[in-house]
Amino acid sequence: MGGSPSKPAETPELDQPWRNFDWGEKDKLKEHLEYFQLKSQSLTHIKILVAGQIGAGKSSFINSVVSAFQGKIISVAQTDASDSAISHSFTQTLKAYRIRRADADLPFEICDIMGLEPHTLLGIQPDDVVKTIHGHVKEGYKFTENPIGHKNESYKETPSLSDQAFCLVYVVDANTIQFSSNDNILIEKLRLIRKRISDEGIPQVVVLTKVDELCPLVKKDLQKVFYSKKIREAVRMCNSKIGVPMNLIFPVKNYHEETQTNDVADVLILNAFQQIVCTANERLSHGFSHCSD
Ligand SMILES: Nc1nc2c(ncn2[C@@H]2O[C@H](COP(=O)(O)OP(=O)(O)O)[C@@H](O)[C@H]2O)c(=O)[nH]1
Ligand SMILES: [Mg+2]
Repeated sequence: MGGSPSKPAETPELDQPWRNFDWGEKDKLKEHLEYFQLKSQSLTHIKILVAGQIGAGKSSFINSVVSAFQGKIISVAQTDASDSAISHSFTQTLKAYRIRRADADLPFEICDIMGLEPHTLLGIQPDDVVKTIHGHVKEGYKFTENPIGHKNESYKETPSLSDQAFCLVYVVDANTIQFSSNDNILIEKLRLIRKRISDEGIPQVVVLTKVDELCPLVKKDLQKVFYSKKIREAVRMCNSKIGVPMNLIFPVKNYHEETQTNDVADVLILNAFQQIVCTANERLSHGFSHCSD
């Protein structure tokens, strides 16, 4: 108004993508993962630990990886559709999933450590996450607010190489990273974990879920994810708050209500998963063996 040229409305879309991405590489990714060679002769599979708040989309991510491999919607991990912010009743049990193609197990195991909550005393405590990474916690253990002790029957005193995790994946709901008032406690918990395991060289990556909910542009067309200002902002926020490098933060849209898989969602999920297992494998090649807590 007032004679000055009107400012163009702020558009949610960038002219150039904030990350280059090849949407046509689904078959290549699948093949690479199906013939994946672990950098250790003594392991049949490599363990990856998935942690994050209840409702962040951990189970959905595990289901999405399996679905992308099998070409149909598969539900191996139970998802929780209830209001996750108030539902803390979901049992927090350590659970492991093997990734399969149609006829055989692939050399990957994903462990879901469940609710890392943004309250000081709620959910799993950082020390238990670290112990799980080190392979001390047996599958099926039910986490409580009290850290697992050496005397517990689910505590493994001398874990083997296959009990140990070689990558920690934080699953973060893209909608909560900017706005949560409880953020600080969760971020503090993540920092505590990060401090402990970074010293040991255990890599950490972020899977940023629900990008469709955060950005209407992406909801309409998932391929806009790398053109979305909102998603770029959420990735930057993860980087500055959690401290994981930008190139290890992967935005995804999980399968959660679909009845069929599709190439666009598949390639985003498979790419994230490939980066995770490559990062873990790299760590394995350094001959990691944890010895002290
Ligand atoms: N729109 C959307 N919803 C999702 C996505 N991932 C998970 N959800 C939904 O979020 C809720 C919690 O997911 P769930 O996988 O159970 O979270 P978990 O507690 O971390 O295992 C469920 O209702 C899912 O359907 C996503 O990428 N997009
Ligand atoms: Mg779950």
